[in-house]
Amino acid sequence: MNKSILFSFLFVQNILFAQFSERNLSSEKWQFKNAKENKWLTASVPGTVHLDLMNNKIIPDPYQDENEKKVQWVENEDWDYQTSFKLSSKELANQNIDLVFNGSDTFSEIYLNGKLLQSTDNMFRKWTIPVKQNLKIGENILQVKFKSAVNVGKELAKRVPFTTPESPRSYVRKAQYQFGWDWGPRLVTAGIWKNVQLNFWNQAKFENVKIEQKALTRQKADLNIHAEIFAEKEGKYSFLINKISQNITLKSGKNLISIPYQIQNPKLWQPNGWGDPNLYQLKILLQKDSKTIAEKSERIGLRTVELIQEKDEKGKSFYFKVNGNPMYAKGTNWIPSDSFTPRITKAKYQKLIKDSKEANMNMIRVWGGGIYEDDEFFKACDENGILVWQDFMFAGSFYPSDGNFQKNVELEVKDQIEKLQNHPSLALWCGNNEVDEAIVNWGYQKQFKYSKEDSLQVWKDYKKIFHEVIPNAIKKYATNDKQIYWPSSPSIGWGHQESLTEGDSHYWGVWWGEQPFEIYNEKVPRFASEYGFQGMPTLETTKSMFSGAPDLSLQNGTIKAHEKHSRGWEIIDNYMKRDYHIPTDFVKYNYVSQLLQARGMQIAIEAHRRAKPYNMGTLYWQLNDCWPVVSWSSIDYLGNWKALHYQIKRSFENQVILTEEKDEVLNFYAVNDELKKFEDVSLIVYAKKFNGDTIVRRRTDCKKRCLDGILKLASPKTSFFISESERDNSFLNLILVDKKGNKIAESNYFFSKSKDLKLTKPTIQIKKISPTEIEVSTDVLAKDVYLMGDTHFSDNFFDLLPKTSKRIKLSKPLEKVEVMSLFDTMN
Ligand code: BMA
Repeated sequence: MNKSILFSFLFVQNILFAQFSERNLSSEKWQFKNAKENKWLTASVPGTVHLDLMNNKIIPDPYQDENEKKVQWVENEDWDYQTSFKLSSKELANQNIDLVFNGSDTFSEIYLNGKLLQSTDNMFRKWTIPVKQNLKIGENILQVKFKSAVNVGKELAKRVPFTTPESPRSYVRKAQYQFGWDWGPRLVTAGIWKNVQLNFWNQAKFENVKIEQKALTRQKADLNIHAEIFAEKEGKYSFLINKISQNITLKSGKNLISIPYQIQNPKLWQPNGWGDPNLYQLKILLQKDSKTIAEKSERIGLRTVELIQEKDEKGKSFYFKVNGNPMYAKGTNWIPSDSFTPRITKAKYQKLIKDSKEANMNMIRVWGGGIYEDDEFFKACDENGILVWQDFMFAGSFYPSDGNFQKNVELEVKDQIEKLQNHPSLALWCGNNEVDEAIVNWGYQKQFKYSKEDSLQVWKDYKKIFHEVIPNAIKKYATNDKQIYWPSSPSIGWGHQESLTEGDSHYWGVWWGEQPFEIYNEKVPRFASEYGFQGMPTLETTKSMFSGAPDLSLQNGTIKAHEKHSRGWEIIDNYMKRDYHIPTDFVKYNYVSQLLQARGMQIAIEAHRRAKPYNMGTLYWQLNDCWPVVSWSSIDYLGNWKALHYQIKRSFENQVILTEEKDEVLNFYAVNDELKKFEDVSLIVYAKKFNGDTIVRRRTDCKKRCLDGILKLASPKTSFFISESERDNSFLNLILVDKKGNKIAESNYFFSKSKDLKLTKPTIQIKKISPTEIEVSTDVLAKDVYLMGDTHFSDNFFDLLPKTSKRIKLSKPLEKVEVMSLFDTMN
């Protein structure tokens, strides 16, 4: 062999065998059919059977009209999927080929060229199947056969001698909300819901890479890079972290290596409100003879998170210390953004997280009845400084604990830790949503006539999964710095006094208990991880419920069907009656229902923030929706901000000035969540009539009294000369200023409920400043100004004070902006 032939032979061999490469099989042509039938139809991967049936016009869109009912048959059927793909000789020449299913929903059998290679039983696991021996050059057939999850679940449920609430959903490791929720349709689907790919590798591959932060000081971050490497043959390799190379020896088979790595003068990842969420890119390579054979890229953030629970005179604290400082958590609960998750775009994830950042949040809880979210969700949280409270996917039921289930859960936890643990946003792992609460407080044992043994068994199952299997798996698979575990949210049910003195709390006395919003002032927990109230979606989203011309009426069947709480309409009406005039006109009803929701949440959040540091967190229920629906969300299915989201943005400002009326005294609270404390601030309070006349102006200089972040000032109500007869036509305007007179915070306080206010008709004028900017002005107080139109307004549902104006930005130009205010609902 002459030299040049030898050289090119080696060169080709290096190209063939050196690199790791991937081939996405999702982009091949896929087909599907009902297992009982013969006709194959076009399918999409990633996808779900409902979407494929919709695309083939076999079922109507379940989000529209009353179609949800019409598609229920789908869950009882078995479905087959298949594709064929061509493999080249070059591809088959790789030493190893893995077929990777990043997600299969749920009970499926995977066949390659007619051979059964894998059975799956957990939507949340990743399946890696070595397939080199099963592949051939040319055409290969890949088939996936799904069994109805409902039918399999029913069989599994038979093994337990008692009835389980909402059986069979807890027997199947599948997104629980697919079985229907009080904000979600029942759409128990099936399908290849994540990418399928072929991974080609030679000599060695990374199974996973975990970054551990051992110590973090101002001078340096001490990291340990843990890599699990599978090597074909033993030998010497190089391991590179951002080009710094180290020699390692690998044995054949599985290897665990740990390499220290330091970052000097680290820039911290700070949560939103405290600074930038700085990120560092780590490129990790495995080389053999100077050729890269495997690589991984990780983007990390340097931060510390601790959960502080210390006994005190009232109970036990519950708060997060981030980078050494106590952080007041402001945020929300996240549910899947669609009932059909494969169609959630990256842009949708990005927008919802940006909207959360814009509303001054620093924490989101991923609720346990949904899915472990896509990487894009965590990427967005990393980039926007949002910490994630991550539930494991169990919610509001009793779960079994037989050997198979335990193993399945352990492997699910392992897969999710490997996927999520390097994200700086990840703060806490939580075992479940409301499973403890369901067992202790929801009375199922009585309802289903459990024997004493049955009840004991349920508790044993609970302990096994949430106090053993999951925490043990976290210890085994997560690095030391990513092991904060909280077994159940809430830790104690809302009916118990202890839920207010320790742990996290879901306070549902409002809504479920139908107590007035004002009860929030009394029921202040240490950390509120859920509380909420429903409001209608925006008009655009309401109209999208109809396939044809919308019939906007509360009596309309479609409108009624898009409220999934059995007493939802009634509860909204009952609360509306207390605080507002109930409009008969649909558009006005929609508007008031949103105001009502925003008002309820404002009361809750203010009560929580006034109680800082007793209370150190407030996460309202819920950020988003999975279809167009009347729900607790602040952003509707189409991404529009409801009145609540605008209110959240105001209520979650880092520095706020709040008013509390108690025993003939007005207490003013200046609350500061910034790292930098208040210095010399002054509070200016105006008492004004709705027509703009000032009754009184008071200024209080606070000097050093407010160094701890909360400033409390008390004033007898009479000092503002607000007599009983003036309560309904006057208000307070509070402005907090720094020593230079710059405004730090502003708020308005009304003495009466909205329905009792003696409003006069405002003349609201809208002036166009540019195609995307308007100026809104009024003569007398315009309460709850609602700007209408198909655009996003930078502010909306706000109070416009007498003889003032406000500039508002529009996301896109509008011909005409319509406007209404609370006065229009008072007749
Ligand atoms: C909470 C959540 C959800 C539910 C919400 C409203 O308990 O965990 O299960 O949708 O209440 O009812």
